[in-house]
Amino acid sequence: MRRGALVVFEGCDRSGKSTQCKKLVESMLEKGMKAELMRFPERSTVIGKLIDSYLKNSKDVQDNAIHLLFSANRWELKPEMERKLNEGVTLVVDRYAYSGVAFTAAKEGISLNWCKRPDVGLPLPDLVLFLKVSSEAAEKRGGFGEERYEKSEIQARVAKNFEKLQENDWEIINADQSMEDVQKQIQNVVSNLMNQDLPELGKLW
Ligand code: DGP
Ligand code: NA
Ligand code: NA
Repeated sequence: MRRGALVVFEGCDRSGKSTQCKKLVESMLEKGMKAELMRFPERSTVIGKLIDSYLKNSKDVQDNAIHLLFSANRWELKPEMERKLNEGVTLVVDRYAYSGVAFTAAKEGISLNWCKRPDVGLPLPDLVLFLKVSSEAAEKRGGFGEERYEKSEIQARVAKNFEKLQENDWEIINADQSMEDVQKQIQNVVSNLMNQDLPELGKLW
């Protein structure tokens, strides 16, 4: 049986990522494909609950330590991800290790390379869709929420880190376009992927 594809969405906050993830899963299910939505952080686990209280500013955690917890949250879901992929389910994932690195490395005194290490060996995405939104368009979508990183200075540093992490095979989607246009573009890219043979699942970094 053909394995499922690992499709990861990345981008700054307010790039429309979560909406596009949901739309993609819906459209794949409508076409009779097996697809499921996942997200990181996955806030429902014990580690995820800690991350949630950190993001909501109800708990402070040392910068390196919280980075390792975000990474641990991805590792704890690895068996489930592999099982589903092997069952032929395509996983559409809202944020992954690239967010992990881009957000932590935006902090003082933590390098991109240090940030990458804990995620070495996680499943390698078959496709990374990067939703690139201009700060003007992001601002028009309404203010940021109340969570820890939702400030424009932080988002600007995160955007620069994403540029450093970007690899040749990433699909960069202009997320300033209408939701419908973004959705069409994503569907084209994903249907190309679904028509290709997938190699054995790789490992990150
Ligand atoms: P979301 O639930 O997608 O809005 O993500 C919550 C916030 O956490 C968002 O600002 C991005 C940030 N984030 C996601 N993953 C990581 C990570 O691994 N490390 C750090 N430091 N921040 C992350
Ligand atoms: Na967010
Ligand atoms: Na996260």
